[in-house]
Amino acid sequence: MPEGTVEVELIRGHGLKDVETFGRSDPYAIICIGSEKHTSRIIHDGGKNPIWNQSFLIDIPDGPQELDIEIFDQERHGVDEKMGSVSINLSELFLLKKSPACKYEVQLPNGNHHGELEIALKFFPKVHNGSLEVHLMEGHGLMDADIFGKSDPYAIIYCQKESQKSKVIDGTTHPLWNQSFTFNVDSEITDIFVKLFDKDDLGADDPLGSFVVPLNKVFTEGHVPPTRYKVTGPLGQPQGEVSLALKFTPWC
Ligand SMILES: [Ca+2]
Ligand SMILES: [Ca+2]
Ligand SMILES: [Ca+2]
Repeated sequence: MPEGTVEVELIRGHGLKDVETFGRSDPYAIICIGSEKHTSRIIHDGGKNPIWNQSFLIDIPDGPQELDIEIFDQERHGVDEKMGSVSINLSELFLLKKSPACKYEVQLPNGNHHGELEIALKFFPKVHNGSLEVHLMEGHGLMDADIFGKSDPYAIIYCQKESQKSKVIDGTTHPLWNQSFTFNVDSEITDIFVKLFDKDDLGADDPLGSFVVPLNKVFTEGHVPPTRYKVTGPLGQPQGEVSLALKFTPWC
């Protein structure tokens, strides 16, 4: 899942379970994504239909995709009592970037549902600025697409709208490129795409397959040691592997 900031707008509760013995509950919410935790204000005597209208900005690293909201009744004496919880899977938000206000069913500690929370969500993917170095090392067991002799493989590396082409290694399914490419990155990019071809003198070059290289690790750690990526053909069939290493240097 992408790195970025999630905006959680906690609007209000509808028909929550009032757990107060005398008077009305004093609801507040604890909002969690991964290890990030935020607490809302307490709506004193808010009862079943508390109105928060409160927004939270939560920075998330690559990884967590679940938003958990727990609602409690604040107590002057003793332990706050749980009024229920809502869990929202964020994978759709990461794709659409925005989820308008809607009601989510509240689950009670006993597993039953009681009431709803109205929540709106936004996602702001992290923009990466820097220089990405792709070190294309070698291919292993690539497809043979020549009738006489073996393939003459080369790679085209796509980074956003830019692409760069490697040299052609003649007559082998285990090409040793050992070549570096530098791309300037200035966007919400999450991966690069590599296409392989067999260079032919007559007619169009034959496609040998392609693979995707996720960039999350290089963005967090600065480099990724030589790693093998599985090459797949147009129908998803395995077509050998390519090893490459990555380095990312952010602009200050
Ligand atoms: Ca209370
Ligand atoms: Ca060929
Ligand atoms: Ca060829």
